[in-house]
Amino acid sequence: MTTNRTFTMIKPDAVAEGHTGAITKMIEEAGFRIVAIKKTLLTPERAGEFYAVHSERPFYNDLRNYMSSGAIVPMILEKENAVADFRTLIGATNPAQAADGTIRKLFAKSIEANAIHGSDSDENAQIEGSFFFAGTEQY
Ligand code: DGI
Repeated sequence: MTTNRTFTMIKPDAVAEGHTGAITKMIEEAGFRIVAIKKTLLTPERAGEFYAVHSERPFYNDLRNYMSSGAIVPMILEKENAVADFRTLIGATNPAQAADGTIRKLFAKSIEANAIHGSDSDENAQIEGSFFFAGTEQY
């Protein structure tokens, strides 16, 4: 396995409820190195751009509104097998189906307000990381 990167963001519900520290701690304790991190706010337009792949889905408008409803904490993470291992750490999209001990099982409230994002491929990790961070913000 090679060391590579994934992208994540802690979503508005989890940030607003004060879970940023607990979630970041779980991420670091699972062996991920934080390469970039900040707290920021998406406009509905930027949220729509981030989730453009879902633009034809019935939940797209709700997702755009939710993702711009409060501050988020995006991060670039590094670890061996980062994308797959991080998807395991966060658990299933629907928290009702998320495994015990996963971030979504612990902190997600619904399939939409599901606490955290994780890239689904190396290619998307690169695209999504660049959406939030310049090269000079990645260490
Ligand atoms: O990669 P994931 O975040 O696990 O899941 P995804 O890429 O299929 O969907 C992106 C986000 O869209 C997901 O985190 C929450 C939202 N979403 C996905 N499926 C549904 C949904 N929101 C609603 N309201 N209903 C859905 O069926």
